[in-house]
Amino acid sequence: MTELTRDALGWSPFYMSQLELEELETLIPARIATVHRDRVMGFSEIGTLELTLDPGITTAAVGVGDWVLCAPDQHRLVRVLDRQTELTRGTEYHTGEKQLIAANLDTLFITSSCNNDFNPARLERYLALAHDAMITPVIVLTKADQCDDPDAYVDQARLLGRDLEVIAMDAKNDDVPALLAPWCGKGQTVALAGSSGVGKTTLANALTGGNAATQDIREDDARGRHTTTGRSLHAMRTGGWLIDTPGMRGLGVAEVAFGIDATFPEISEIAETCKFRDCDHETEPGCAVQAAIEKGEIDPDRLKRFKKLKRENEQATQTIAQARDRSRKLGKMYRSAIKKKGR
Ligand SMILES: Nc1nc2c(ncn2[C@@H]2O[C@H](COP(=O)(O)OP(=O)(O)OP(=O)(O)O)[C@@H](O)[C@H]2O)c(=O)[nH]1
Ligand SMILES: [Mg+2]
Repeated sequence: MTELTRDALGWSPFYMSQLELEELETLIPARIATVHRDRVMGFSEIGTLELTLDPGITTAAVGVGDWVLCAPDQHRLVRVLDRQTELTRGTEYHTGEKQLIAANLDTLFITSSCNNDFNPARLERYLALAHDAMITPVIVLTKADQCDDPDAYVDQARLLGRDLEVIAMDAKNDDVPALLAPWCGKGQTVALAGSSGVGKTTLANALTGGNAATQDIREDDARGRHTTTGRSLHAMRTGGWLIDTPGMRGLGVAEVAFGIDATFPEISEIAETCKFRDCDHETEPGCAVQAAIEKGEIDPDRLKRFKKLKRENEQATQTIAQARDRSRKLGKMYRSAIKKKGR
């Protein structure tokens, strides 16, 4: 197993600068590996720790990959440190909440297979979430060995961004660690995301030397069976840290306008030069985006998907704002009722 020094675990001045002097003397940092209902498990310089949470901290506030401070002798988690990056998704039915997928990632391996699972719109969703969180996306295409022309998938995926890294492979082959080495070095943190059955755990096993459960996909529709059920952090043989995640069904976008623009730079940049600020890029006069489509500079399918994602993001962002407003008002009412009672 990788040595558990802070540096090896991915510690940096960003986290160090958050420590108070007395915390330095009494508490130690740990990196969260798994989150359970009422306790969490983390890696620290003194080994693996199982921690209970101090009052006021719920497991919902702790994510895999988080840096926390803990009182090691009492096995207590005292404080969650601010995150350098935070990968979240909107919930499927826009309940006004966002869900944390993983904390403090450097890279997201967006995984898809070279088969029916390959879906540009879904890949763009992941790209928008990664770009918004300032996490480097890499598109990893698995099952190249089962496909006649993997390069056709690579070419399609490359069209989904500028300078986008796309790598096709057989996840069961020995060359996986070498192909993914640029993102898996000492102290680097990566998460695997993608639909069930694409081979995330197969890749994880190749990178960590582990043997977590994998399962055949269904013959009829190439879908997986949701074999992995929780997120967890693992040491990679190359010195980095890997988070495996269960296949995600709904992948909502919310509050990621920046990420969507960054995913479709060829559209968002040209859209700035449209005659009208609120141009819908349909039939408006002076629409620079339509002009670029005419010239073959923008793919009309990309524009459709860009608009759809933007619309969904705007609605979900609004729902979240309303839910936050409601809970603020409720909190205010509650506090003033308590005050009155105390008089
Ligand atoms: N031939 C081949 N089979 C692969 C490849 N990658 C994964 N598989 C197989 O695909 C099946 C699903 O792989 P998993 O690693 O369990 O998929 P997963 O993404 O972790 O799935 P969930 O945990 O359900 O989200 C297994 O039978 C793997 O052996 C690949 O590149 N080539
Ligand atoms: Mg899995």
